[in-house]
Amino acid sequence: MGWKRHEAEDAATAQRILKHGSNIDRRSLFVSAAAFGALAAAPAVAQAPAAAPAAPAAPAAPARRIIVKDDSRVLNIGATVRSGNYWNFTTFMTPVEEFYVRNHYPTPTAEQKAELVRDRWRLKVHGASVERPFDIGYEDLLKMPSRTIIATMECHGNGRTLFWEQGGFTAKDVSGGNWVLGAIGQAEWQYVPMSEIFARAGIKPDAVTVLFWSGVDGNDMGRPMPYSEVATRADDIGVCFAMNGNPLTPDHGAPVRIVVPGWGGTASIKWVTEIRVTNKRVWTRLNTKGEVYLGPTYAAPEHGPDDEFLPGITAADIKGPMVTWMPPKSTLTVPLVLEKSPSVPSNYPLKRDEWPKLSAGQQTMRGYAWAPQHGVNTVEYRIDGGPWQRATIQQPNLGRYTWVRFTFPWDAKAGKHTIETRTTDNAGVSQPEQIPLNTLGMANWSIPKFKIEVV
Ligand SMILES: Nc1nc2c(c(=O)[nH]1)N[C@H]1C(S)=C(S)[C@@H](COP(=O)(O)O)O[C@H]1N2
Ligand SMILES: [Mo]
Repeated sequence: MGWKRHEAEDAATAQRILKHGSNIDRRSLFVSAAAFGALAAAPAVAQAPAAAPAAPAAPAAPARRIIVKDDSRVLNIGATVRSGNYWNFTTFMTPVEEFYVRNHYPTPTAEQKAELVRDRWRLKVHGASVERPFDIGYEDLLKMPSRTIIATMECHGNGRTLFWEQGGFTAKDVSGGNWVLGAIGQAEWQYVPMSEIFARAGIKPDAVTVLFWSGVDGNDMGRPMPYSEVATRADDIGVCFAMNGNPLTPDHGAPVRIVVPGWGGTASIKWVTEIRVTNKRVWTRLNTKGEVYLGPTYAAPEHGPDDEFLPGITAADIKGPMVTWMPPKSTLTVPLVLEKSPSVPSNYPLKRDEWPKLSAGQQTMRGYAWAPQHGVNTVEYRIDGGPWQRATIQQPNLGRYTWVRFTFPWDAKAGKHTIETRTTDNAGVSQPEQIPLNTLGMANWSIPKFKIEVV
């Protein structure tokens, strides 16, 4: 499978994005960003002629779409965040249109940011521990040796909902977006591995930190990783330019992002412009107070006198350890009942307190399980607090970075039921009943409880 195929699709996709983008801009003349969800479905508006007569005379800044993909196949949980409709998932690979989006800022596009135009985009590889600093454009990056990997990507905040719904915590204890269980998807990522980047740059033996940096969407979007961690997985981690065989779309980091399989999504910096390898530990917002475990059982990491603090960050900001590997998890393809969450996403299929309904009789229950650090070993389920039973894991099961689909039969009797699911990974670690409080609601991997009304 050469790049040729991609090039053809590349042009088609670019056309699509361009067309899509210009339709959106025309629509944005008529409605506020908040009304887009409703309007995007109206074909009459979407097909408005190019020379729309209602164009305003004043060169006002064009209203911008905060997320480029529309909401028809994702869950709108907030202005810059879309979760996956995981209760509808059936496929092994997640289509891009169904893939969650987690932005700290609006999606930056090539229309607004010249540095994201493919021909102008540059990646700078430099730093105190780099022997031969270089910078590279899109076309030349694509000429470097690349690999593909099928891997899940999951936001640290996925499952935060479980703290509220079944952890006994309130919105005062835990705050953040209500992802339910959909801030995960699986794609085929094509990337230039870090092994190639390092070989070209020449890394000095004193390297301590690899800082993946964007700076395009916001001035604090950088994620430091220990050099040793990147070096031990230097073929798996990389500079990614395609998702499911097509160029990245704006929401997923076009033209180029980082992909760090298995670690919480923050490490996979989108709209990447810079990789800095340095001999110091580096502190940014994301690894001090941004995407860290904050709570009574978590100790803030130590820092040293030689550490580097990026502008605006001081030692006092170091509040807790950063989330790294995502733990073993599982979900049924059933929407979770929302009774105690501070909010219900606007296009969630259930109203607050509403239970999903299933017809009585023989049912095949389905779900997904993942455990990227060691791989899924078994998936179990239990009904109404009964004994744990083995679910059947479906093929394909392509190793630790991929999720698996599972099924089990259920003779569903009328009434209200609760089904729980539990993954055990290849290191013998099983999902726990509860996890300790962390106030940002990171990485809740407790056994989920799915309430179902059989009718
Ligand atoms: N530049 C930049 N990179 C980013 C983010 C961001 O807001 N800005 N969000 C991160 C987070 S928290 C996650 S979970 C993943 C989400 O990737 P996706 O939106 O492609 O699913 O991107 C990461 N990379
Ligand atoms: Mo995230």
